[in-house]
Amino acid sequence: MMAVPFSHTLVERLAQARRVAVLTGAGISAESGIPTFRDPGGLWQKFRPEELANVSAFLRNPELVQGWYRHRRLVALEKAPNAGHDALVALEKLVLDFTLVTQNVDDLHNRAGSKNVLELHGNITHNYCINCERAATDEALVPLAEGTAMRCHDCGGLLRPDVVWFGEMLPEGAMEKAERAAQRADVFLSIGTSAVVYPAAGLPLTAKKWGAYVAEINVEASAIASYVDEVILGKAGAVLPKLVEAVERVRV
Ligand code: BJW
Repeated sequence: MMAVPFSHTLVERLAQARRVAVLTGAGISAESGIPTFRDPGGLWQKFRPEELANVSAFLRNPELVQGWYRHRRLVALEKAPNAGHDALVALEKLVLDFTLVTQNVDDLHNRAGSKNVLELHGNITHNYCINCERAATDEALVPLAEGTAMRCHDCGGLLRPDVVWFGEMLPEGAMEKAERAAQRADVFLSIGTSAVVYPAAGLPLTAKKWGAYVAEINVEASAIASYVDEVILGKAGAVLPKLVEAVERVRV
């Protein structure tokens, strides 16, 4: 039998769990071809967050920030969910109460077919007007001329991506639901996140404090690895399908 990188305890716990909560980060979409933020070659190596991912940068240079997000939105739309996203769809079907909390803005969990998804940092495929707050139409998401900012077709206000920048509040109610899911979880999986951005990075620690079995899946140990029950080193797209298959085998 081929060796698996996770413990039998994790498989048993998942097979018996009534409530499972999962936190995902950019690493789960890496195998779909979407760059992470902090890995070598990641987005923050090429672009500094203080220049692009905050509201003052946006107000200072809306064309630049809009152009960067427009590019990333098009990349996200042309990429497809991978085996890691698909395995979480399968896991959701096995568990009575399943919550998928994601920091990702790429929409890939929704497109894979996950149902109970909490998008803590928004969704890059949506844009809205900072003035009238109406959702932007697809036609408005094309600059009228090179070097001009994209504006609302209703009121002329600047359009921004529906993502959460540093110093901004998370979508109303999302963190509260995520906290509750972490507190109630029998098993909590933290997948493909460096776990340095708060409040999301606190969720595995909350789950641990409230008694969950917490496992991390990452190609390297994250900032919270020493606090969890099990660190599984490997690519999410390789580990997750094997893990879900093992849980399915134990349940029959
Ligand atoms: C693989 C893999 C494979 C690779 N398989 N794994 C001081 C201390 C503590 C907190 C703060 C502080 N000062 C300010 C704060 C709060 C701040 C914060 O956390 N800052 C820290 C960075 C210091 N947080 C906020 O501001 C948040 N809001 C908030 O707190 O509101 C309340 C408040 C308001 C006002 C004042 C004070 C408080 C908002 C955070 C918003 C984060 N936004 C971003 C950008 C979104 C838009 C965009 O996409 O551009 O969200 S930042 C960026 O980081 C993005 C991500 O969701 C987030 C997390 O990154 P993630 O997903 O972990 O990616 P990476 O690249 O870091 O890691 C990838 C991992 O995958 C790595 O570990 C790899 O090893 C692994 N991997 N391939 C498995 N195949």
